[in-house]
Amino acid sequence: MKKALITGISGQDGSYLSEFLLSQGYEVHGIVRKASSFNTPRLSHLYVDPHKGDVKFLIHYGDLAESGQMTHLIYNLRPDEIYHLGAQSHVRVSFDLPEYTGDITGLGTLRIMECIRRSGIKCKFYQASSSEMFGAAAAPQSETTPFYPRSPYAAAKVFAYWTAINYREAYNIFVCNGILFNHESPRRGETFVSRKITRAVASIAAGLDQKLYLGNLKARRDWGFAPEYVVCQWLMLQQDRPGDYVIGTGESHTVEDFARESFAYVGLDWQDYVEVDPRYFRPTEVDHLCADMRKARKELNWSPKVSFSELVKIMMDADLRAVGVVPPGQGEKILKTKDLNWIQGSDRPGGSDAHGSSRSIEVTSS
Ligand code: NAP
Ligand code: G4F
Repeated sequence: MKKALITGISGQDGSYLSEFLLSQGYEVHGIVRKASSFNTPRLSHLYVDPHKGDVKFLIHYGDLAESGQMTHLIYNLRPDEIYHLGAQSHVRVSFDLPEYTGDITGLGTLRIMECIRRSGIKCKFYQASSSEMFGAAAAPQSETTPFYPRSPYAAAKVFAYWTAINYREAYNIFVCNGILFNHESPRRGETFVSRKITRAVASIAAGLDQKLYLGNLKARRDWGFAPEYVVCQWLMLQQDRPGDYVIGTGESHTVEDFARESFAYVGLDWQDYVEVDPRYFRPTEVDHLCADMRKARKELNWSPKVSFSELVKIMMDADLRAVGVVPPGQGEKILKTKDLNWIQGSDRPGGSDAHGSSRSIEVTSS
């Protein structure tokens, strides 16, 4: 049985990747930070009490700022594959916390690469690189587009990208960079713009709110559906040779488009509710990201199945349910047609929340 170790397992991608790997028969280990409050809501449906028998999903405390525990875990677990998803991942926040972001998002990767090298363990490594690294480079962007980072977050990711490549070349470690464009889902963090919009629209539709304040409405992003993207993370590590891949849809839309589609789904006009608040502007913006993913299409035989408007409907249905409004249901129907039956959370195709998502996870080892 293959063993995987995931950093950032409590995040959007970490939770979906766990479910996908479990469906493929993996034993899945993950690293979570110690917090004084509940920080594993995306994972609690996967938790099985170790006293109840054969457990395939195990959580360990760790922090990307601390290499000792990481070395201990890698050496003792001896994973076949490491998916390094942990990061301070919010671009706007990185302008307020540049040093912290450089430490966790940039140096965090170096710390893990060094753990792998020093432990001598033969394992494959996935680095969660980002389309933000392209920054001001003209769209569409591919694996050969030069980087032009526009935030401390993007600069830290560029450092991590090249660190990963250096360890591949210097020490012959099987390392892949997935250069993923924005991917969203009902599990997306609530302060990223897609989820901020769908939650606000749901609240407004429920009569709980009146306005949505946003920043730059003209920025264009290539938005895809997160569960499809974690499958690509796995696919990269299943190739004969390591490589770096751009993953996106090849279509871009503005923040305004996202708001328009979301409001229209519940029969509202976005212009009646959205106001611009310059506090959400960034000191330097990334204007236009759009993937040229021909390499992934050819070598990984992958292409996205969920379109932009389908993504909006999937997220809207989930957020409407969350505030107690019966959704139009188009998104839920779409999900059932997409061959994603490995999703296990409350957003699984055709599912309802049968898992008690407020249950705390007991960490397996210290
Ligand atoms: P996310 O939801 O923000 O998850 C980030 C994860 O990193 C969380 O589990 C978080 O733990 C963990 N983390 C943060 N600081 C840490 C630390 N000091 N030590 C250990 N863990 C720490 O991000 P995501 O959307 O799943 O994205 C996964 C990865 O892909 C990230 O590296 C992100 O930068 C990158 N990426 C994302 C996208 C996208 O559109 N989603 C696109 C390209 C690249 P807590 O839960 O405790 O905060
Ligand atoms: O949703 P966002 O915060 O995502 P951003 O900055 O593109 O970063 C995300 O995608 C990257 C991949 O390209 C990841 F690497 C990164 O970890 C993260 O997952 O903002 C998208 C756009 C930006 O142009 C922002 O200026 O939306 C614009 N925006 C407009 N109003 C807003 C808002 N963004 C946020 N978060 N909040 C607003 O009110």
